[in-house]
Order: sequence, then C-alpha cells, then structure tokens
Amino acid sequence: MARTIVEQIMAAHLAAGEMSPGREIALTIDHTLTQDATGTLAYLEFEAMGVDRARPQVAVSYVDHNLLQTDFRNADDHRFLRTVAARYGLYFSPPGNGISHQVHLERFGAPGKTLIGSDSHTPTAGGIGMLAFGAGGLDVALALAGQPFYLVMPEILGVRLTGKLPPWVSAKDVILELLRRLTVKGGRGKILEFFGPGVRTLSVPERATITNMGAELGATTSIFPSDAQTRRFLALQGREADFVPLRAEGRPRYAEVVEVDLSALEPLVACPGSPDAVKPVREVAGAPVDQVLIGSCSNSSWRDLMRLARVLKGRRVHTRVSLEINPGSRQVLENLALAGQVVPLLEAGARLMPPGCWGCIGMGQAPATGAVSVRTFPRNFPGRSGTKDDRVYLASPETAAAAALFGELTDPRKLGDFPRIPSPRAFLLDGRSLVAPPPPGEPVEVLRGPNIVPFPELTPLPDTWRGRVWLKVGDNITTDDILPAGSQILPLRSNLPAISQFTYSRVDPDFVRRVTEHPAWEGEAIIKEGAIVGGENYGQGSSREHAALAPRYLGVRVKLVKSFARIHLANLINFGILPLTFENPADYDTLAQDDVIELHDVRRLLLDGARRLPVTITARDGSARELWAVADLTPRQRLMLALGGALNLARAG
Ligand code: MIC
Ligand code: SF4
Repeated sequence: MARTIVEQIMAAHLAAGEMSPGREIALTIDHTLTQDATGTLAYLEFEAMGVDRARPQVAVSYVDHNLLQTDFRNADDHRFLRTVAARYGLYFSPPGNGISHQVHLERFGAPGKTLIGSDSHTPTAGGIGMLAFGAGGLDVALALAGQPFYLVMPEILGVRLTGKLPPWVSAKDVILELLRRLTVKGGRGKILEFFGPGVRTLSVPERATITNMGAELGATTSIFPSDAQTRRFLALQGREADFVPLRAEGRPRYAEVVEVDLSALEPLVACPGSPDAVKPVREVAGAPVDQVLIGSCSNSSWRDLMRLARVLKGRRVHTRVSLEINPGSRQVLENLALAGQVVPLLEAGARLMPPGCWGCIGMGQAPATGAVSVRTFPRNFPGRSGTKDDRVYLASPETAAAAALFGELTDPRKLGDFPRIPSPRAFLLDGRSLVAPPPPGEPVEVLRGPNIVPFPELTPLPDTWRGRVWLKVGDNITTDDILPAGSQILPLRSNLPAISQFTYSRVDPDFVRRVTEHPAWEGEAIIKEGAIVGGENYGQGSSREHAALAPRYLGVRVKLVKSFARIHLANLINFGILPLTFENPADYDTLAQDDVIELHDVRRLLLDGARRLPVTITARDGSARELWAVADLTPRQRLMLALGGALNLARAG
C-alpha cells in the first residue's frame, strides 16, 4: 500500500476519526513542549484539570522568551515554571539553556513520534521526522492530562526537492522560495511532506530551518523523511538509539506536488512587513543596513554559527552596523567555543547574547527609528521588533553576514570562497542544564508570585446573543496585531487582567477604552459583549492563546471573518469565542464598526449542528438586515462553545 510519511505516523497514533482531508481526527501525543510566554497559562490550565502527573512520554517546559528580568515578574514566572515542572513530572529547561525548538531537536527529537507545543514553530521538529504541531496552551494542557490532540485532517502537499544547494545559498532560501510562490496563506489546511533526491543533501538543522518556517506558510506542519542524515545527527547527540528510518511507502498520491530544484536557487530576502514579500537579494542590493541579527529557532544551529564565524574571521563589520548573535542553545554555544570560533566573532565586532529568543520576540534588540534590520528570524510582521514603522528583512545567515560586512544588502556570493563546515567527529554534550523531574511522590511546592493570576471562569453561551461590532479589520491580521509581544507586554503573560489592557493596542489604541466603557447610543440598552469583523487569514502567526483569551476577557464573544488561521481558530473555540465566516464574503463590505449583531437562538442551532446561522445586523441609523454566517464546526467544538470553552468541557467530563 502506498502511504505518505504523515499517514504512517498518523495511523500509528490515531485515537479517533478517519484520515480523510477535512474530517476531524484525534492523535495520541508522545511529546509536549511549552515555552515560558505561553507555558505559564498552559500550566495554570493543566492545574485546573486536577491531574496528578504529566502523561506523555516526554514533556518539557522551556524558558526562552521572557529572559529580561527588569523586575520580579519574569523571574516569578521562571520560578513558577521550574516548580510546576518538578511537581507534575516534566523536564525543565532553564533560562540560558536555549530556544525550545533547538533544544528539543538536540535532546529529545525522535523520528516517527508526535509532538505538540504551545508555540507556532513547533513544526521545527519535522526536520528530524517528528509529526509536530503548534497548538494553544490549553491543547498542550489537555495532552499533558493524557487526552489526544484534535485537528482537522489536512491535505498532504508533496514538496519534491532535486539538485543540491549552490555555495552561498542555504536552507533559508528554500523556504523563502516556497513563501514567494505560495504566500503566507498558501499552506493553510496542508501538511508539507518533503521528498525527492535533494532531501539527502540537507542536514537535520537545515531541514529544521525549512519546517520551522512552514509555519509562515500557514501550514499545519511540515515533515522530512528520516534517513542517514537523521541517523548522523542523532549519533552526534549521543542518541542513535532513537533513530528509526522513515520514508513514503510506495508511490503515494499527494494532493499536489511542488518541485524545487535546489541547484537553481539564489540568495533571497523577505522584505519588510511580511515573510512572503520575497525578492532576490540582487534586486534590493545596495540598501543601507544598520542592524544584523543572527539567531532564532529558524537559524541558530551550530553549523549556522560556525559558517558565520568562518566568514567573519579576520574581517570587521561595517561601522554603521550593530551585529548581534543569539545562539540557539547552550550546546551550540559550548561547541562553538570548543571549536575556537567565538573569538573570531567577537573580534569582528559582534555582540554575543546568551542563548534564547531575544530580539525575535522584541525582548530587546529593537532597531533605531527608520533603521534597516536584517534578521535570520522567521517573522517580520510590522512592529514585532519593538520599533514602530520598523524595516525588517528576513535572510539566511550568509546573506545577513554579507550585510553586516558591507553595511548594505549584498549578494553573499560576493564574499568569495564558500566555507564548507564538515561535521565534527563528536559534540560536547552536557545534559546537566536540563533538569529532570524528581521521582513521583516526592513533595514539591509550586511557587507563585503576585504576577501569577489564576485562570478566569468563562460563562456559557446564552440562548440568543447580542453584541456590538467593536472593531473591523482587514486581511492577514496577525496575533501580534491582536495582542502584541515585546518586553513591556510579555511579562504579563500569566496575568490576564493586566495583559488584556493591550488588546489591539497597535491596531486601534482606543480599543480597550471603548469596549470597557460600553458607550450606549441614545435610547439603547448597554451592550457588554462584542464581535470583531475581519478579512482573510485572520489570526496568522503565533500560537499565543492570549490573543483569544484577552479579547474574550474584555467581552469579545464572536468573530466574523472571511477565513481563519488554524491555531488561532482552535484557540478561539477553546475559550468559547464563536468563530464564524461569511457565507458571502461580499457581506464583509457592508458591516461597520458599532453595528449591532444578533444571533437568534444561537445556542440551540449550534448544538443541533446547524452549519448556517442567521445573523441580524442593525446599523447605527436603526436599519436592520440579515446575512448568513457559516459555523464550520465539529460536534465536540459545538459543545465546547455552548459550555463556554474547553476547560468547562473537560470539567463537565
Ligand atoms: C512567536 O514567535 O511569535 C512566539 C513568541 O514564539 C509565539 C508564541 C508566543 O506568542 O508566546 C509563537 O510563535 O507561537
Ligand atoms: Fe522564539 Fe522567535 Fe522562534 Fe518564536 S520565532 S520561538 S520568538 S526564536
């Protein structure tokens, strides 16, 4: 029988459902991961479930995002995460140990296993042949409690790689090429499965760069086969025993096949604003560059930094440029140092940060006003760097190095001989910084500071719902637009009342005031709940469930859009926000902020399985009309929405 890799892993983990595209399936989960910015809430939710011990084979709590300790808050979160991990039997990866995805590849990644993580770049582990999904914290909490992970069965898109990357062209250029062709919406409802003769030319970290940014295509996940490269990677990690080979059986039929000839690629960049605004470097060459950041879960492996060190050796970065390096993990940094490659970086003028996300999530490293920043990161959504009107280009480490040396966007092929980095014979492996949990039964006190605020109660859906359109937005709204990150706001991730004050602050600074003061128009009753109207691909980007929960906390109960991004959609349902799409997308144009929406008898219709819901719209001038909204939901999701969210459903048994 012909089967894709995805189908083989799914079949071995299928807890419910049928693997045909568009149908809901449930998968048992072998590994879970969280990072601190989403983890605090995930563990508060897990605690609320009353389960005594984490159930997955491997469960890890990483601290990599909120590393700046400007007051007690992030430190409180770190301590909570350390103690909660010990209490429930999870590994803990402390601040400074590295970015969750990089460390997970190194220490735990295993082909053929399933992983869910409360971070949208969890598919990074697809580089080692794991079936890995980004999910909301609540889905991770449910997996920790031993529940399966529900998802709508995606289509499987085959990506056939041929050829071999030319010098100065790297894995980042492969995924940028896919983004150029498919756009940030192109992967929605799909899993990318890589195959073809080009696969064996790519190492596991290179594959991970590609699967990592599959998230930017909107893909559910991406996966590579497990082969000799995978075995080599695992052997270097002292874990050859975790190797199993994986490849498509027979000649499976992919829903669609995209061909990429690696030999024909050239250095690319994503221009400011969106990861899919991709152009060849030669077309934008010459633009002055002020900052270059190397790092992130997408490009901070040992080989990435080794190559950078070899390129910079004996040279000096341009005087205009601030070159900053964020290693992916402590292991990467230790092995870089062991190979004698840290001093060349420092001599070239680089600023070396401890391992972690840092500037990628706006935790420091914000560029100057009007400055151009070139980053090896996966995302460049406007304002994410922490600077308003920022100009962030995404590029490979090679292109970034060229920009640092020349002080302008430069085709890296100008740098001369391409340094090949052979695999080391052995890696320095120091497992001690990953803290294993104490044996079950050992008493552990979970330490909470004042920044850890318990999870709120969410009320069930009323029979008939009325609310005001509190905001109307356009296409491709990101979770950074809905609830920004950055060093000011991230420390509030475990404090919902406080963080909700920043909801939509970048899109509409007046939003929170408007919706909390509930202005009533003359002669009208006060309306305390609201709806958001949006365009295509609403909620792309991060997995942060705060982008669902904070609006919910302020009273948003309905989102009516043209289409949703996957993880955000799941988060909305988990927190009892009704996700509706326009039956006729043209209706979007007829809605305005402040219109009143009524969903008559919505609870019953939902529970009866109605796919179309009648919506009455009353405009400010009192005129009323009807339109149809689509509720594309499974029976389980309908029940969850009626009860007010996943936690209420879990409690109801
Ligand atoms: C991101 O890259 O946007 C983040 C920060 O890693 C997020 C998670 C978060 O918002 O905490 C993600 O990608 O899921
Ligand atoms: Fe961290 Fe950036 Fe990766 Fe998100 S994308 S996990 S912020 S390095």
